[in-house]
Amino acid sequence: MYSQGLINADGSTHEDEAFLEAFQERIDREEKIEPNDPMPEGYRRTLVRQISQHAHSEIIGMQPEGNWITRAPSLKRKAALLAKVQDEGGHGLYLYAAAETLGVTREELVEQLLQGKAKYSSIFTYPTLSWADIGAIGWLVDGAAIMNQVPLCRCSFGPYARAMIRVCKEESFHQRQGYEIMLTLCNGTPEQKAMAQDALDRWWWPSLMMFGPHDSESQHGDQNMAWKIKRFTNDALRQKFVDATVPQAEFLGLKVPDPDLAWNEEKGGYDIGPIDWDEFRSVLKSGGFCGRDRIRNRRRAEEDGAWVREAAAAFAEKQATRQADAAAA
Ligand code: FAQ
Repeated sequence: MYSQGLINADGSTHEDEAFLEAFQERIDREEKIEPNDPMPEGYRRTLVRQISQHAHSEIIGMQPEGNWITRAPSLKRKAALLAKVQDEGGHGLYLYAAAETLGVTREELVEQLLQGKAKYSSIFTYPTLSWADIGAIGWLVDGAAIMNQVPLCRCSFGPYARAMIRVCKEESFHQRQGYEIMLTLCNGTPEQKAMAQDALDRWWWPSLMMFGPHDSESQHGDQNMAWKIKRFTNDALRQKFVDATVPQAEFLGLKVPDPDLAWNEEKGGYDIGPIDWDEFRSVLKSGGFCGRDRIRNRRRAEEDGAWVREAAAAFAEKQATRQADAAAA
């Protein structure tokens, strides 16, 4: 385990005021915290929680879109979707690697997910019912992810911040391919445009929920901001997303499914109607419509892939033995 200088053998910590103040000063000076630096146990735990939830979201997030790879309407669309889903898998791997620098193993984190003990983003419990959903996910879900992740490139924890730089570049491409699918559908037949509207109707509110509860309800928000893990609050990011996305919906000729949506001149942003937090809580509690399938599929992939991991480990062992023999000869 790394960064454990302040943790006793029984797991308790002895972080005195002077240490906590000095740590906060480093954060305030915008110094990056690296894995071997001393850090408060709460900071380490918060990062493991957030980075692992983020990694799980990327990996589980491969499923709703993966569902459409065999049904993409053309070779070009299929190739782009395949590449996007692979990118999400890559993001999960960078993130697990960043979490591992904090003294947990990927196996432990995956096990928490498979046992239903770890969260992943609420958005990935919703089903993808039509091809237009693939457009809506790229446009809205990747759009929301970028809004949330660009500030994470300045997160105080170095490995997470550096992983985010690469992830954001790829998410930006994903958002464009999603919007381009929506644009094509909206310039197509009335049926295609209706499919695009239906997808927006179903994905709009869940996309707003991705940013998490209102600031007044956010348990970790204040501490996360003080440690400069988060740079903007949940509500501030949600507002930025709405302000950027409503004009894009207008350009598509689609209607955002919110009768209370109105431009507020004074604040220079849109007001929105109430978010259905009962739905959000229910998704978190019971896994929503697809939660059970998502975990079952993930568990099956883990089991089906066991022989690959075993073969890779055996190969690495063989290589190491050969190298050791060669060095000894
Ligand atoms: N879903 O106190 P806060 C993607 C939980 S990646 C589920 O405000 P915090 C790419 C939260 O964990 C999408 N749970 O928490 C892609 C906490 O529970 P806990 C994932 C949620 O950490 C695109 C509790 O509620 N992105 O989409 C959600 O300060 C397309 C109280 O919340 C990230 O993970 C939710 N939506 O703020 C892939 C970004 N919201 O842990 C495939 C990094 C909140 O105490 C296809 N994460 N909760 O049991 C973050 O920025 C933050 O963790 C927030 C939550 C903003 C998600």
